[in-house]
Amino acid sequence: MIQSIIYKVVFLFFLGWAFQVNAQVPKGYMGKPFKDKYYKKGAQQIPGRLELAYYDLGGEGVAYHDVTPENEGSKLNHEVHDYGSHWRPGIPEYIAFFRENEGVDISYTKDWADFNHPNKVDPMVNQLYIGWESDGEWTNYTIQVNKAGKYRIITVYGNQDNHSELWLNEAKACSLLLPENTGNWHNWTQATVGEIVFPKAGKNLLTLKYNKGTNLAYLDFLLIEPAKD
Ligand SMILES: [Ca+2]
Ligand SMILES: [Ca+2]
Repeated sequence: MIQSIIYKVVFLFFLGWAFQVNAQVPKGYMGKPFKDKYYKKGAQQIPGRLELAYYDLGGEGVAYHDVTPENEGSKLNHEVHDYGSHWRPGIPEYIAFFRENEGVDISYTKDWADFNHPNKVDPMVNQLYIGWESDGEWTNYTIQVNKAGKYRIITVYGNQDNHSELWLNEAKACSLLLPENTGNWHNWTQATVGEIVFPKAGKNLLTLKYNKGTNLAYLDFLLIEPAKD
């Protein structure tokens, strides 16, 4: 009898916990945190770095919207031109054809495009980024917010401001402003591009809405003002 009560209490506690950790993600959202054979960490953590190529699983219209069904970056890496191949020697297939069967257009930083000239701030080698951005595209991220509060957002980007926005649980949370036109998609710099408030810890749904104009690699979220308990 006592054992049965204990089981029930534990079960109800678990239900409460399960509800609590997913409480912020809108009901009915069918996307799931990205994972594959190499990346198994689950939802990306805030504070921390949000890798934009690790948008959710779920496909077009659920986890992302992209105006071309192909992954333009992967497509290019299959092509060989008279000036050579975009799939550079020694680059793992995993990087060159990352999520190649999905619509979001992903590429990686490479010797002849990104490191053959000075950058204000170098991105990492083989850094995945979203390119071929078109007006009205978006990507979803189920994130794990470990501390509620206000965050500064820092990014590494190439080219110019594209009027990106972040939406939190389907409501607009902030605009991003890329302060400097670097003059080229592959001239990279780093900048503070905005602030966002995550009112509640736990699983949240973050949407990056973007337009033509830039290559975007990741967003770093730095806690600047913890929420009051
Ligand atoms: Ca595409
Ligand atoms: Ca695109």
